[in-house]
Amino acid sequence: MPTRRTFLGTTLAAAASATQWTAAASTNENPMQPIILSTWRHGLPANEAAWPVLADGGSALDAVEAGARQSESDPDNATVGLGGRPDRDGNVTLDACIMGPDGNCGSVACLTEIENPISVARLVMEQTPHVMLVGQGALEFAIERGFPRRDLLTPNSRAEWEKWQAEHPDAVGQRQINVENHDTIGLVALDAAGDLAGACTTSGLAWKLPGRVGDSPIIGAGMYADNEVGAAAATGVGEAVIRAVGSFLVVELMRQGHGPTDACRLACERVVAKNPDWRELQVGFIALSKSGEVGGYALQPGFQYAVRSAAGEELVDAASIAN
Ligand code: SD4
Repeated sequence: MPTRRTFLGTTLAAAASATQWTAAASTNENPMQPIILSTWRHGLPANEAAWPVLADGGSALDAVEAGARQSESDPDNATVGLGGRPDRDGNVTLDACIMGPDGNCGSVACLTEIENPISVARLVMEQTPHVMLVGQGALEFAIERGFPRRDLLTPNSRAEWEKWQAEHPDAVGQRQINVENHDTIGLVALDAAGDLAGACTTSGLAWKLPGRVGDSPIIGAGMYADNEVGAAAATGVGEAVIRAVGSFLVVELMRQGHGPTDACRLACERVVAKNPDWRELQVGFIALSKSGEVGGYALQPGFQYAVRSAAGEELVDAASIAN
């Protein structure tokens, strides 16, 4: 199925007729490097926040962190950072991970009261011998490093949660598949030096069981970057992504020679194989190759990803397994 694109700002005219948008870097005609892509429509402002870093010759790692922070600090994004929907008990708990070109990575899970978990994850990577901190330990680490505490439950998210609670008094957690309830942001970038990095940040599934951790902070599930091959990120129902170790799978498929879109499609097929109830859930992947090719694919229609390069910005409607 051809990928429909929405061109924004500067158009990428040369690529407009292609069924899979491919940065010309792969042919060395007009290298789309640096480049960044991010999940969903809110990837557009995130990419805009990240773009100056890349355009100034900065690192992919700094760029994905800057983009993730933009989404986290946006109170209108209801499943990332500030304003994220809470768990069943009304607590906003955040998951995030980051990975750089040297293969180092950091992550936090079930972190409360900190607006920018991606930056905490980066410090876990850079200032500790560990990869992952969770819950109270992650919060204490963040406070020690000077991150301010704040109430992340906005009036809007509180009102939604109270309504949900009133309608579902006996609920034991929930997963949702519609577009409105999936706006985790995953970002992958290639910088001018040719280095790759990725980031992923979320408040997870709305109304989840307290303590639930999704795919987003799990290196290899929610995001993975291998500087020799490419980078990938996932969005959607985290349990299904974890079962397929989705982002690692996408990168390994690229290592075997598949292009980014094809790798994402094959990973979606693996998710289907591992999840008999796949028709009831959404999962989407984005991928970026070492040579600057981009792609994405999803289980269900409706998944979009945003691309930013020197040629402009673009919002791509990803193809999907179901129609
Ligand atoms: C999770 N993958 O916690 C996240 C949710 C998500 O778009 O991606 N929403 O399972």
